[in-house]
Amino acid sequence: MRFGSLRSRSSIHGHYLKRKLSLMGIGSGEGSSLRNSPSFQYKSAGAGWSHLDEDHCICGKPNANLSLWRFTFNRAQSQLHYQYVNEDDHDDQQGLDFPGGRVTFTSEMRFISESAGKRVSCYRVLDDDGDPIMKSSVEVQVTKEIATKMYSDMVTLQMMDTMLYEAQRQGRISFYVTTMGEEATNIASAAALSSDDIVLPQYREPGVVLWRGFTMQDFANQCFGNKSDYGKGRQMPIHYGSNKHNYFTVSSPISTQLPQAVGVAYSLKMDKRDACVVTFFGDGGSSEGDCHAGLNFAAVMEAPMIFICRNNGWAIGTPIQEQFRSDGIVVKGQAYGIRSIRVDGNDALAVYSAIRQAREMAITEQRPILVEVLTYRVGHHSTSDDSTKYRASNEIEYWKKERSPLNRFRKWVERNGWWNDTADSELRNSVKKLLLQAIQAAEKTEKPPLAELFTDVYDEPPENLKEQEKLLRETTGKHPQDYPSEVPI
Ligand SMILES: Cc1ncc(C[n+]2csc(CCOP(=O)(O)OP(=O)(O)O)c2C)c(N)n1
Ligand SMILES: [Mg+2]
Repeated sequence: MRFGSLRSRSSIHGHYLKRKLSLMGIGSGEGSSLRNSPSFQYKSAGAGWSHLDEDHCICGKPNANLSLWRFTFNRAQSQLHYQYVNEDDHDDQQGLDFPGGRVTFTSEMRFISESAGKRVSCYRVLDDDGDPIMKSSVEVQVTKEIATKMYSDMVTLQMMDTMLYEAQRQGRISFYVTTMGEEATNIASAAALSSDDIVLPQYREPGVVLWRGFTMQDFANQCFGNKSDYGKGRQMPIHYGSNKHNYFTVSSPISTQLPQAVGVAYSLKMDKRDACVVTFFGDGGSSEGDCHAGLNFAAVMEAPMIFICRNNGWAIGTPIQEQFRSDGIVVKGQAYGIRSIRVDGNDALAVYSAIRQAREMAITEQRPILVEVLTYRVGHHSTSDDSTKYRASNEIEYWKKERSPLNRFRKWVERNGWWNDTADSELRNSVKKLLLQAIQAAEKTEKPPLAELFTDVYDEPPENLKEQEKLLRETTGKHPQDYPSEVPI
């Protein structure tokens, strides 16, 4: 397991502070000769640098006689061939002391390639048949207790998805989202964390709160929006949240959780807590501005946190080939100064060990870590979607059968002598019973009273909310047939 490394931020910061008043210097004061070179004349003639005033310096040591130039751009200049720019340019072994470290010069105009050529490798521990890869750089230690709980929770999550999905199809709940195909990403990451770590989810990570003890009844109450739902029926199904389990409530607008997570992580840092923040997002979420703001903010603030990107191939009907041209998400870490790793999201042991290591680094080194897990969304995006309209059925089947995270992990657990067919059917029978009971009970439980729509935001409701409640009551009174009869007024 290798995380991409980066320079220490504190030295960069210190360097920047020392130099910020003196502005930037080129080499050791050779600025004027550079300004006379054809290359610089090209720039100063308007192609790239514009003259600002006489009291600043960009070259060498601070020098009041030199001038500050700002890079500008126009279309005609951009059409100049690069050869003109470099004509007569001499090799310059000197460097530029720039905030963040010394930058060497080159007379060769080389654009950094848009791709590294070779894609970033994906860390895994188990091969496709559930056998440990002997060459693995880390010995992953998982106890029987943790391993069997991991497997049991993966099965439970899959069974819960099947039954609640059906409940939606039968019209008993309004909406549902499955996590099928991503069970290892959910459960193994949760297993690697401590319950003090604070989770800010996207929405396809219910396995994390399941691992922490959210019961089948808790899940069902939320999906049915009854009065036992912690969110008091005010959110769509699958928008789980639990103070008890340090699990922030899911919110629909994607990636808003990322900058918020940095703020939460910074509060842990200020309190010197032995915990980190973990936030999840999808490949689609990675295109949101909030994702980039969050990554940059976390790097600069040295926030103790883990960004887990579930790259599952699709954002509703948008495939990743249309989402970004980079090698996924992992490569973005380095651009922001964040240590990062790519992991096989269908290998529970790889996810477990990478997240454990990431957690250790996030807390002891007080820094963010980015983990990209490669996985696949086996189900439709949600019950409002039919993914066979935009992707091939054999693609879905391949991931469902050949790359199933449950099958692979079960083989490993079974080979250790920790699991067998009897244990498997006992587990499935008891989960089925629990789920049926939970769904029936949730359905029978009263809905939250109408008044709850207006509580829990303000201590004292403002006038406009009072006005809205009054209007709602008048309207439901006048047109009772248009409002759900089961909501207590
Ligand atoms: C800001 C915002 N834009 C668009 C949407 C609509 N939307 C909901 S889920 C989704 C796709 C997200 O895909 P991804 O992040 O890859 O997560 P996945 O569903 O694959 O788990 C979109 C576009 C939204 N909820 N919020
Ligand atoms: Mg996705």
